[in-house]
Amino acid sequence: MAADANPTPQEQLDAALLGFESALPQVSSEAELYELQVRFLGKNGAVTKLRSLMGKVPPAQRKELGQAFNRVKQAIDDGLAGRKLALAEAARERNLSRHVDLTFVPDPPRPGTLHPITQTRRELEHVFRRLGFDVVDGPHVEAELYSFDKLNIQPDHPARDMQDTFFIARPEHDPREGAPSLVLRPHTSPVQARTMLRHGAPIRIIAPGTTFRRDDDPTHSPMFHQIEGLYVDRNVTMADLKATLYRFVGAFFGEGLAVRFRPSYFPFVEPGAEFDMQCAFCFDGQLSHGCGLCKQSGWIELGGSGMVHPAVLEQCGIDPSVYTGWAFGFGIDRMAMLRHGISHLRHNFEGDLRVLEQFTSP
Ligand code: FA5
Repeated sequence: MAADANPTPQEQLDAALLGFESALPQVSSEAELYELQVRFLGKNGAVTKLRSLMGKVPPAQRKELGQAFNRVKQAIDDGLAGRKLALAEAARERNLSRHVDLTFVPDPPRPGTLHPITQTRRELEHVFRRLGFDVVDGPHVEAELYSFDKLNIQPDHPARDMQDTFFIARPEHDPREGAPSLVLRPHTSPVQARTMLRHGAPIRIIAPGTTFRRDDDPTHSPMFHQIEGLYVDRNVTMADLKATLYRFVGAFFGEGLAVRFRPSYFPFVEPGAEFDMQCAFCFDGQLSHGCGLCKQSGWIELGGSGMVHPAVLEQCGIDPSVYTGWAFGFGIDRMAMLRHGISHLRHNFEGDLRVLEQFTSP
């Protein structure tokens, strides 16, 4: 038939309606329903486009075609509305038949625990507070001035290389005239200088915190923690230092452990000493016989200490002819390892829950 090759407008409308009616039952969501609506009634929809046929039929047929067009459009509108209702009803049915177990008791949320380093730092603060020390803090991004110059470490002096410091590069054309050269603080000692300059003598503080060095081996990490101690007053001596640290070791690691000084060099103290305590792991109440942790020596090194160098007191505005003082700087991570039996420094920083979950907060 000729109509097959060239369908009449009515046939085209019937075909569009048929297409809609066969697609409608496949629709299973509101989004799909909207897509179908656009496909047939949208601006470029199959039925909308057929409107242009009006201009192509003789005027006498236009009214009839217009009515046919409206009937198809109405049928599609009705189909869409009916399907929408059916979908809403189905959703309501699904909702009603949902099984809710009102007796279900969820697991209580598991509270996190404090990191072993944080626990250790807090325990250290507790011990020193009881000994009459205040706890102070300082910036991690620190001026070279406080990290070195004020601590009797002159520019270009080889002592600046004692720690592998992370220097912070200044932009080539730094617009800030006279802006300070910055480092990631390689030790907590700059807090000494800041406290002396801000408060003057007498001083009795500890400054625990994060420190950074270009170190990376099994016993050294690029980010670690130190605790600084500083005591400045009239007639302060090395004997006060030894007595304080002996008390501290007794309170923190257990009574009866011996301590010792070994002469050492730090530019900001004179005399200077490494401070060791008897290994608490292989201690039998009298002697430490040697173990893996103390490398069979029976001693554990906690860090450096000594009498504050008069040049540092002077640089920081304290008269060395009136005041003397002592200072120490110990690694907190090693103390945490000793106290909590952590075998490798790295375990402290890898964030492995299998490790961290073993440390319940006190
Ligand atoms: C100092 O940092 C001095 N400022 C300590 C000091 C303060 C001396 C006041 C005198 C008076 P030293 O570089 O030795 O000293 O570091 C002290 C301790 O920090 C070390 O004994 C060690 O326990 C710890 N430590 C140093 N580098 C690292 C590292 N990369 N990883 C872990 N712990 C470290």
